[in-house]
Amino acid sequence: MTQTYLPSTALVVVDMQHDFADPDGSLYVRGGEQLLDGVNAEIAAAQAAGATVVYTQDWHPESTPHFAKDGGLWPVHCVIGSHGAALLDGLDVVGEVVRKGDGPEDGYSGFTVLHLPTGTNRGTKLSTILDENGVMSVVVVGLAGDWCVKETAIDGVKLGYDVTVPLELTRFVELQPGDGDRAVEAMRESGVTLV
Ligand code: VGL
Ligand code: ZN
Repeated sequence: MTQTYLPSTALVVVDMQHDFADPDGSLYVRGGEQLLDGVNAEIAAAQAAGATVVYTQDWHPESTPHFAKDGGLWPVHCVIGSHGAALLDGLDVVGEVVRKGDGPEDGYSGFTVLHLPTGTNRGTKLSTILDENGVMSVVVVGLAGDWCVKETAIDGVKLGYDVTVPLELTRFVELQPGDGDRAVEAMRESGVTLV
């Protein structure tokens, strides 16, 4: 069952990239490869209703304080132009792609990135795209549920959108056991609708 879409709805497809969704990807999110058909069905439903479909793409330089080797948290992933950074083969791409994280920054939310040298948040073009299309409500799907999906959904609420996350269309990194449950709780407390 897909969500109900209106012309004022946006489907935001988060980071459906090889490094996250392929079992041999460098930051594989367990079960990520199971999402493709369901996400494509969601894209088709959104498109049929005249809703906006937007994609985010994690997009990092070879060295960035986002990576553990440069002082951050993560194995090297989604390096600009690499196979791992490409959107999944078979993902139906019918809308704009918002790339994030190409500076010295953490880019968990599709709406904002945190510039690490200065500690300041910078906006991406996502909210501009949504507003140009008269979007009021947003459905967020993709990877990973405890990082980019969570931050995108919570930022969406803060920006005034009515945000829904269908839990069967995300998977969790679980860097620490319980991160998935905590992410769901944080989204719920922020006013995200979980279905
Ligand atoms: C993500 C960790 C690092 C994500 C991106 O897409 O959830 N997670 N970079
Ligand atoms: Zn990243």
